[in-house]
Amino acid sequence: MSDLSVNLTAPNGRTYTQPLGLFINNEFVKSSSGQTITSIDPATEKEIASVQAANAHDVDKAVQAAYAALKNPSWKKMASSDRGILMNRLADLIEANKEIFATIDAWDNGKSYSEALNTDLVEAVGTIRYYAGWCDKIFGQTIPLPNKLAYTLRQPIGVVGQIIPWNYPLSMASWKLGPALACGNTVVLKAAEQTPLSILVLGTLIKEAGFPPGVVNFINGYGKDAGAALVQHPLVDKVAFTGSTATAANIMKMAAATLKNITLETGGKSPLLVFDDADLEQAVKWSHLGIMSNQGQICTATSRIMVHKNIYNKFIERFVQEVKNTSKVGLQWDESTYQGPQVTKQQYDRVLSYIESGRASGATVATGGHAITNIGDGKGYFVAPTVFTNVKDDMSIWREEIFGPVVVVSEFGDEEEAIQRANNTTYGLGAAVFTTDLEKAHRVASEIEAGMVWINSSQDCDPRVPFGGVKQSGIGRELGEAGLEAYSQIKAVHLNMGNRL
Ligand code: TXE
Repeated sequence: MSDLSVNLTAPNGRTYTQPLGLFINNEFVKSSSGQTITSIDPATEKEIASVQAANAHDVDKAVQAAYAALKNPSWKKMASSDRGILMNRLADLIEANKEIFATIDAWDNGKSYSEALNTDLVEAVGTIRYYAGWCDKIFGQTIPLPNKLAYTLRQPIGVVGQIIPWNYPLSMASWKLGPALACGNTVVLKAAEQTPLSILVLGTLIKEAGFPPGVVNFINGYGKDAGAALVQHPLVDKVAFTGSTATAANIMKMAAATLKNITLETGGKSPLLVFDDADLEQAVKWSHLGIMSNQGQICTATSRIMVHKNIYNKFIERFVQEVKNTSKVGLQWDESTYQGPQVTKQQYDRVLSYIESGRASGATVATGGHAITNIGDGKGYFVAPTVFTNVKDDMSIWREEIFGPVVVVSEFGDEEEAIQRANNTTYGLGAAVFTTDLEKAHRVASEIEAGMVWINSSQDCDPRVPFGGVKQSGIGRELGEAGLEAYSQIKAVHLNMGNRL
């Protein structure tokens, strides 16, 4: 044991070795300033571990490592199918360690262990495997011309800086790494300061899988220091970011200085429309999952529910009952827990202040509306799942992303009104439509301003399907074949076939 790792025993009894350094060139190293970030269990407010935090100097080291790896034949000339083998090996290693990763993300983030294991880990492994399969299937086109031949090569963009949030630590990392590595880029990935732990364990597996040094580098650090330095580094060719809209705008500004390629995935206030011909039981269940899973900390959360006036009262009654029956709030480790604590005190305060603002502006609390202070030892950032009714479209709880277990429900008169009000937002990430009318389902799906629409469902997500937003919910797409476009660039080659002057 050095001062760059520590043996930990999690509250569920699982023991493991937690690396604490910055993962650069396949080694864990100290930060140059000695600055650290302390991870807190949001259920108990107790410290878990302190990891090294990067400053601009450390970011430079990581980027230089990624730049050298990009030029190194061990990566640059590696057969694409061998890249696929490495990525499959990584997926196997993550899968073999899935209980450890689920333990860390539950501990660090507050999500339930079973959700981490059965959702986040399945997604992380699936995403890396999906992109492993693409490695040797990424190529250009031939374009026949008179007396000439043109063809295109699909080449990596270069060194990619990736910045991820705290709501799905390991699976967000897999979304970013999968397409970047499949396309042959090298990576410096910064985890969110709220959840710094799992990424470091992933570092040990990157090395074990056999990736050449410098291909994947993981750093922890604060956004304004490490994040900003990464975005501004002249050797970084692309920035991929998931987080708040405000930070995304800031990143765009910084990236403009050297005209970096960017992909941004930000927040949302996604609508869920329930028409009067919907299967009500299904609509209620998905409406609940769409906002209350992951403590409501989901960028695509269907946080604005709009219900046709003919079924509004029936829906509210059943929906509130569903929230009361299903959203059991508790410690991450209890089998029966549906909802754990919010990730940090800051997020907890933010969610509670939105609840206060809802009340103050005259909305009705149909259930919840308060903190919960009697779980475990009475500490932690627990918020009662909250449903607001009597909400007006100009209230901040209707317009702004709350990012917690708080939902607003309103009624509409007809399809035209529903679409107009659903689209009356600066965001455009997801949207859900509940109806048994096939034509209406497709019509509404086509009219809604969103990057993703779920028909009779909410939150479906699969590595094969593109993910991303319109309007202020983002730029570019992740996952699916679209994810490859985000991480490769086209070079056109013109070959003269005898057109002599
Ligand atoms: O986000 P930030 P925060 C939304 C959600 C939440 C709010 C604030 O509404 O309540 O954002 O969360 C890094 N240069 N989402 O403050 O600041 C930071 O270190 C470069 C939605 O956590 O955007 C972290 O790694 N990087 C969202 C990442 O950006 C910077 C998920 C996200 O932090 C930086 C999270 C800078 N100047 C929050 N400043 C989603 N789309 O799922 C910060 N960072």
